[in-house]
Amino acid sequence: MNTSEQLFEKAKTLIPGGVNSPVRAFRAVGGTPLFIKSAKGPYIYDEDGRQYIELINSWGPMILGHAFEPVEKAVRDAIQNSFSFGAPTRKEVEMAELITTMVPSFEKVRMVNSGTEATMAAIRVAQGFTGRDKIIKFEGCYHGHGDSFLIAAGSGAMTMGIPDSPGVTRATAADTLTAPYNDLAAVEELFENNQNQIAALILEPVVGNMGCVLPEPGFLEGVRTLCDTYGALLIFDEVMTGFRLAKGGAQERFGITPDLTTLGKIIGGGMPVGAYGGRADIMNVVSPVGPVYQAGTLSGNPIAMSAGLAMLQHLHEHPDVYTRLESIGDKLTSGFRATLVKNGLNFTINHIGSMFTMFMTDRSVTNFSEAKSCDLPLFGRYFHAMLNRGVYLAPSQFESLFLSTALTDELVDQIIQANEESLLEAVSNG
Ligand code: KE4
Repeated sequence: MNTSEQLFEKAKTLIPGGVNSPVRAFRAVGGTPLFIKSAKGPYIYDEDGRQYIELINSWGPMILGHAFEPVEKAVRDAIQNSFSFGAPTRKEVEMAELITTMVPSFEKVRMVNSGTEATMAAIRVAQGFTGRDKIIKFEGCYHGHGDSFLIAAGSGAMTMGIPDSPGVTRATAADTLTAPYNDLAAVEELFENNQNQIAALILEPVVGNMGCVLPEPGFLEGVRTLCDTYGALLIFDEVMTGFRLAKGGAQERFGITPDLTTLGKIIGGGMPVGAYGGRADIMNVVSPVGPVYQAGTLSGNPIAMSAGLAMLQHLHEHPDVYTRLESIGDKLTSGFRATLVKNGLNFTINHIGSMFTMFMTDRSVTNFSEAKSCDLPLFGRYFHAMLNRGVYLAPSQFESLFLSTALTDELVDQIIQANEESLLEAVSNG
């Protein structure tokens, strides 16, 4: 057995499934997950010293590549002052000021420790602010593992074939209404049939968690209008898209202003950080100003704030990062599309900026049921063929890939070549 296999056998005796987050277990693609020892720039290195070009980037955070020096330096400097105080710090004020500058819909913001905490808090705030109990989410969207969201959830839940998790009570599930993504008529029907009961509609403005799925023209405008019409709050879950699709996230790119937004991933520069915020009149219901309680021992942790500040400050001061990411995404997906045409393969590629997914189906993928039409065994063969060629993809068809500025043109060409060889191998072995 190689080192990853040895570690995995031991891990499975101590940790459920041997992993601390299900999607990492390779259950959807088979085989043994790589145990990663280190990473630098566009590369990760497993415990056996093998190098891979990285297209997960920790599920989004490492947008500038691994071990980005300004972030590393910020953390080295911060740890000289100890790690955690459980008291307010200067860096939290600087972080709040930077977030509210970069994402104008944020009049006030609260730091937490994960995307899940952010979305759980945002829903509670919406329910507290409106006095209403129900929420609308979309099939295939994933908003973390909070009970309200494990209904028709995407990402790892979808990968495990358990979009509705046991342990979520019937009472909780009853307050979560679902609709197909991109289906405004279904949303309107939910609002009509639940008058004055819906506190908020939450969505991924660009979905990453059923694979990359884009909003159809008019969809985001439509949910904004429906929320206004029926008195519900619009929550953009930008844990993935925030600071990735534009400096101000998807809401900047699409020109839609949500009432609340949740953030994660990039905001921490690789450290555990989440945030939620938006309109001040809404956020002022949050304790200790208002009655809606939310708290956290390590919220605003100074080490995490240092990493996040360094990351966001770089993105804020170097908007050319986004031009570079657009160029890398265009080059890579153009190469993938050319390969499909050249080899008479009719798979669907959804792409925006530095997010994309190649779906193993010839159908368009605009929602959960269309995503589920993919040939998953074929994806599994393709995934391993790419891994054997030194390219590390998300171990699930139902995940977006994430590009970083560390990808050079030469590496993009290398990925395109590996993709063609892997596709032909996977298709021929079917
Ligand atoms: P975390 O609690 O994992 O920090 O964030 C939850 C979350 C919330 N909202 C969106 C849009 C998200 O994508 C996520 C988490 N994303 C997954 C990737 N599909 C994290 C990977 C994992 O679960 O291990």
